[in-house]
Amino acid sequence: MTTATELNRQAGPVTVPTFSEIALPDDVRDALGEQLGKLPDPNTDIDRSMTRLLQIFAQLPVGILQQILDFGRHIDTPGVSLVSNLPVDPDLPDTPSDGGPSTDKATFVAEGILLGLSGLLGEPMGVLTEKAGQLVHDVIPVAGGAKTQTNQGSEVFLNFHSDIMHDVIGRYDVANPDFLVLNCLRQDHDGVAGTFYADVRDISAALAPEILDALRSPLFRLNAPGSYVRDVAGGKDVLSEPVSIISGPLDYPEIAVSANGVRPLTRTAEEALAALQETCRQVSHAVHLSPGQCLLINNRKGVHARGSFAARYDGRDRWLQRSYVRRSLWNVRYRVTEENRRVHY
Ligand SMILES: O=C(O)CCC(=O)C(=O)O
Ligand SMILES: [Fe+2]
Repeated sequence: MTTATELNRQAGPVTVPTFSEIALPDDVRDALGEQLGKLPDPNTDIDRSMTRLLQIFAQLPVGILQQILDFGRHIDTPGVSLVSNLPVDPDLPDTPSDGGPSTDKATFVAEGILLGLSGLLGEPMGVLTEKAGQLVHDVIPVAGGAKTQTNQGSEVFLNFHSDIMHDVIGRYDVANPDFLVLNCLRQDHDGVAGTFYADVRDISAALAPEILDALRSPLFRLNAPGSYVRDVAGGKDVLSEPVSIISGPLDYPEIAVSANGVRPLTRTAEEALAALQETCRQVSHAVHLSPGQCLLINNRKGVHARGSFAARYDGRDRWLQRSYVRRSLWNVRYRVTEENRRVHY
C-alpha cells in the first residue's frame, strides 16, 4: 500500500489534496466491530438499519467523523478517501461464484461498514438494471465476464470511468450516484488488483488547453452501462445524447465517462478521449484494497478504474461490496420504482 503522502506526491500540480486517508485507532475499530456484529441483515428493514447505523457511526471520534462528513458535503475536499483499520466479519464464507449475493453470510459487519459510511455521505440507492436493484452490490469476478468492461471483469484493465446509468432522458450522468463506497471483504489471490482514481482537478491541470477545450465541448455520446446493454438492449449500444466529458466551473469541475465505450463525434474529440485515458493513468492514485479497508469515491469529482488480476473461481476470489449513494433522493424521484423508494428503473 502506498502511503497518502506518496499518493499526494504522485498527483498533479493542483494544490488541494485529492486523496485522503483515514485510519481508525484499534480501540475504535474493536468497539465498532462489536456493535456491528450484533446487527441483523440490513436489507430486512433498510431504513431502520440506516438509522441504527447512524447512531453507531455517530460515536466515531469527532475528527474522523468530520473528515468523512466533509468528504461528502464540500466541493473542495478530496475526490477519494481510504478508510482503513475497519472491523471485518469473524467468519467470512466463500466468495460466491455467481457474482453474489452470498447466501451463507451469518454476520453483517461488512454490510454495516458499507452502509454506515454510505449514510454519512447520503442515501444508498439501487437501480433495477444494476445488481437487480440491490442496495449492497457484490463486486466479484465472474467467469463469463472476465474480459468485459464491467465490474465482473478481471483479465482486462477496467478503463477510467464514472458509474453511470441508462436514463430515458438521454443523459446518463444526471441520476447516477454522487458517490460509490467500496468495502473490501477479500483481496485477490496475488494482491495485485489495484483500484485507481483520477481527480478531474488533477486531470484538467495536466491536459493541454486545446484537449481540455474539446473535452468541455458536447462532442461525445456515452454508451449505456455493460449490464444494461447485456440484459436490456440485447447487446446493442444505447448511446446518450451528445455531452461534454468535463463540465462546470474551472475550479470545481465535474467529469462523466462511460466504461462501456464513449463515441467521439469528431476527430478532435477522438484524440481528446485518448489523451484523457492516458492522463488519468498519470495523475491517478492507486490503492490495493485489502480486508478492513473501504474506499469512498466521489463519482463527480473524478473517474475510477481497476487493474487486471487473476481470478480462480475457487471461492477465494476478490470480493468487494459496493453501494451507490445520492446526497438526496428527491431530484431523482422521476425514476423511482413503485416497489421501493430507494430503487430506480
Ligand atoms: O473493482 C474495483 O476496484 C472497482 C470496480 C468498479 O469500477 C466499480 O465497482 O464500480
Ligand atoms: Fe465503476
